[in-house]
Amino acid sequence: MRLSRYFLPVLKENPADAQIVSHRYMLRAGMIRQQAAGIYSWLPLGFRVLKRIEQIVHEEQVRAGHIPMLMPTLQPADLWRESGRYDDYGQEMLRIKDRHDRDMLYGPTNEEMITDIFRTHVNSYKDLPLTLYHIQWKFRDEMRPRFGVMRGREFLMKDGYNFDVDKDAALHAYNRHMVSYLRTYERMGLTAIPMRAASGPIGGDNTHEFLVLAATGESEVFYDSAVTDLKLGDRAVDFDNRAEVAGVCKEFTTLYARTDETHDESLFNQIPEARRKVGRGIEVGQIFYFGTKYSEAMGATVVTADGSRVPVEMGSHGIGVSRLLGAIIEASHDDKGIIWPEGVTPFPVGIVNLKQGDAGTDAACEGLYKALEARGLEALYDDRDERAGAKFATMDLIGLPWRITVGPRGLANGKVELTSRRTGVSEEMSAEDAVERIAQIYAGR
Ligand code: 5CA
Repeated sequence: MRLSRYFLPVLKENPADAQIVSHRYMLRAGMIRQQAAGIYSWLPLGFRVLKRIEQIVHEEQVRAGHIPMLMPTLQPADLWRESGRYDDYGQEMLRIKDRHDRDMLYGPTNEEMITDIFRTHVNSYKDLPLTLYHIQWKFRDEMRPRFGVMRGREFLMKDGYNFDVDKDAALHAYNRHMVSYLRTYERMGLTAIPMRAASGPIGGDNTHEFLVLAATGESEVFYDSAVTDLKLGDRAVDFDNRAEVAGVCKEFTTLYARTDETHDESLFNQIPEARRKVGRGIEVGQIFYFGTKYSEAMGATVVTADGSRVPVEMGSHGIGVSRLLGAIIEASHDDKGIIWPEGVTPFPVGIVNLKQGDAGTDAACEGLYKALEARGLEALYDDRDERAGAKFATMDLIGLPWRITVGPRGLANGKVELTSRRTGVSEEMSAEDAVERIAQIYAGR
């Protein structure tokens, strides 16, 4: 993408109404525009990151054996009357009437609708296990929408629903989600800690929230500092192997890590004092096992191997896709701007032309741009007629992990400069070597 032809409405001033750094940088980098309290347009740069995050979520869900689909944003109220949640959900639910005076709502979550789909089409244990998920916009009329996309009213969520014949199988689905989430967050450059939590309006008594530690987080958390060292890494996990998946979950949940809702002071005090931490976290996901809460209320049953009919065992599992942008920026930035982890960056690399209009420099930049493209890497090429300082400031603000700087002085020696946004370290090398290095960094991503 050539910056001169792109739409990147960068703001020079700090927006007065943004209280936390991620909100400030998302506005300043021209990623989002607020249209009403807690409702945002996703401008091209923000949209690219959102799509990257969605893509990672999809890949990891499919890897775990879960099946993508899409349900609508608007739902009939009658489904929610069946589960009893139409009245329970209260003012967070946006209620709408259509032209026939039928009660509708903008879905805050999809347990009822997916249970309806299940009961219509599935009848036998032979069709289980089954986990369906979608990535769709949700609406919750939050009392205090704030911090930009972090607590929106309209927000993008991945929500998945497992259907199993018995509790053991459903707990395996729960564990599968836990492991797939760990890898999902790691690919985004995040350390998200599974913490024992409370279930709220979703229900059930077995639930974990995934929290990214950040001073600006809305949740108070209590944990053993050793949990922050746990990493899944590239470890291959056989998602069909119950014992193996359960074993991985155990590694990640044995150490103390709880939100304030489930915190237990006496257990906490058994951790060696130096490792006992109280902090704040951003909730980027939550998994629930709630058994037959919805299937009983809505008559979703299956015939078992011995011919009896039982309500299907369920759980639901959510990832805050749009919130993740805020969480990643809270975890990865400096005073100049965002520092995108390679996994989610809107562009893998930026090219800065130090002397736009100089034939040799322009040609070198074009050559680099095309060579990167030939390797499947779309650079953001700053080809504007701007001062070098302004170009660097824009690149630093929007946070591409790598920058290639091209100027007549370097070119005279056959060199360009490759700079890491994270470390600020620059290296001179030939354009070919720079392309090779970038290609290696992104290989397999
Ligand atoms: N049905 C279940 C799981 S599918 C559910 O709705 N879970 S949830 O309420 O925990 O939401 C899942 C994730 O969505 C949360 O962990 C959080 O990351 C994100 N989320 C929830 N509310 C908001 C909001 N107002 N703005 C942005 N993200 C949100």
